[in-house]
Amino acid sequence: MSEKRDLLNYIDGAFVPAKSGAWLDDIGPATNTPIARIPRSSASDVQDAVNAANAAFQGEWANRSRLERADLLEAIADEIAKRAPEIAHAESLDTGKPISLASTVDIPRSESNFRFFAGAVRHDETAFHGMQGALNYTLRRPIGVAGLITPWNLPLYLLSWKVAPALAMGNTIVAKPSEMTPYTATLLAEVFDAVGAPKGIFNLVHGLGGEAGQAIVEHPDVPLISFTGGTETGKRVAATAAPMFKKLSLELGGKNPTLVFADADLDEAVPGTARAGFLNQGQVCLCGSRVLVEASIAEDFTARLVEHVKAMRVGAPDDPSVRLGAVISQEHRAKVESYIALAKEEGGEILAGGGRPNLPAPYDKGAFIEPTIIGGLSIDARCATEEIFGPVVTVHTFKDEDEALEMANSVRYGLAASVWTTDLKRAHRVSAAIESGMVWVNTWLLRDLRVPFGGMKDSGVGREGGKHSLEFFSESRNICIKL
Ligand code: NAD
Ligand code: 6OD
Repeated sequence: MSEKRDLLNYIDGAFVPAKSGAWLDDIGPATNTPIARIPRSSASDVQDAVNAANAAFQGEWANRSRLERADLLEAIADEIAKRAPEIAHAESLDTGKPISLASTVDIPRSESNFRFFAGAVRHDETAFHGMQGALNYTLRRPIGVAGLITPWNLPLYLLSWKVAPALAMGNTIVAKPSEMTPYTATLLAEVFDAVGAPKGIFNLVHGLGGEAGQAIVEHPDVPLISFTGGTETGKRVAATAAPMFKKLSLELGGKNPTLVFADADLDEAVPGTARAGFLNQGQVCLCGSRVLVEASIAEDFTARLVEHVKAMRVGAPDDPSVRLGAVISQEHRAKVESYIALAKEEGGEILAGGGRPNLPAPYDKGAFIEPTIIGGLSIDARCATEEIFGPVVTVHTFKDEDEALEMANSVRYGLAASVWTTDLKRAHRVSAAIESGMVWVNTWLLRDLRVPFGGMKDSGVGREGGKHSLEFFSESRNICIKL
């Protein structure tokens, strides 16, 4: 694979540049060098993509049987599996994440997303409601052109999480990946091309959020928007889409608590808390960035967590022993570092990390930062309430379950939580009381693709996953027949 290339838009089955001829650099954050460039697309490129998607939707795609659509998704999964090493390499280059992570999580999960939704649509059922003298049955109809907008942290994983169910239900697509991580979206377009997918069912438009992204959201012929990204951007997307009565799914930010009770098995809770805090350099919306520990074990637990995290290696993404790669950009590292500086001003103590690792060239220019643990902050400090989205966790102590819940629920976000306890009754009680869309008990990020995925409060609106995705990407129609 050439490491510096033009990543083109994919519109109506053809790879094309922006009509304006403008380009944006795609920077590899581990070395801070350009690895590719992408079209800086405008509303006019989006119009072409919407035209192609609409024509494909009006054509034979929506009328293909769900079994035929499922077969296409399987073919895409097979092609991703065939090209997995190359795609994992590109994902690592583009994001700075360890290649071991891209090749064991991002790309296998992208393949699974296509296989899972092929199976889901094959086995899909709709409702029947019998009544006196009549019967009702539910039809699920595709909606039309789906606008899919995705962030930079899990590029292909999250794009495929939307593309697969959208197509499974018979829609066509205009997708815009993050301008920071466009690489694997283009490789996905190549996959569509290679398997002979019908032209126009999957269109890819690269570019900036405020230009290409905004043009998709405000386009009158895109009746459905699935957006994953930051809460502030989500507000803007909602403000544009809501008055147009678009179907809208918003998967937004998080500031997720990890609750460790005194009865937890610390041999599992310590590595589990570290994984939840620092996977993907802490750049997973589900990351447990607020660690809440019961006071009676706080000293022991924190010492063990600090020791564990200090042993996590940061460095070259292609080194298999490395646990953390680079964060997404120099600007993002500066933002994360500004929070670490703020924590010190707010009276926090840096218990681990806090600085930049010393790495040899070419990684000395990369956006690396040590996994950082901060103690001594109040629960309402900015570092403990705002989403940092980097390798930084804050540790706080609680005296009892009530206080743990009060602390867990004290932020504007409500995406995910993990609870570490060996008391089964407590596990149920606490899980029911935490204000979040998902709770893991004695684990974190253990995914079953059938379960509802999404957040409450400022973490979003709607659920994805399994039948929730199938419902979102279709319109339910009730047919009532008088007997
Ligand atoms: P972001 O909101 O800056 O960008 C996300 C996408 O939206 C990008 O493709 C961007 O180009 C596009 N965009 C920006 N402005 C737009 C506009 N006006 N109209 C349409 N599209 C626009 O987010 P990011 O920095 O790429 O990602 C990090 C954020 O995403 C974090 O807050 C993280 O928590 C969140 N996230 C949430 C989930 C989830 O499932 N809840 C998953 C991953 C990431
Ligand atoms: O696992 C998933 O399905 C999912 N949507 C994860 C999102 C992670 C956020 O960064």
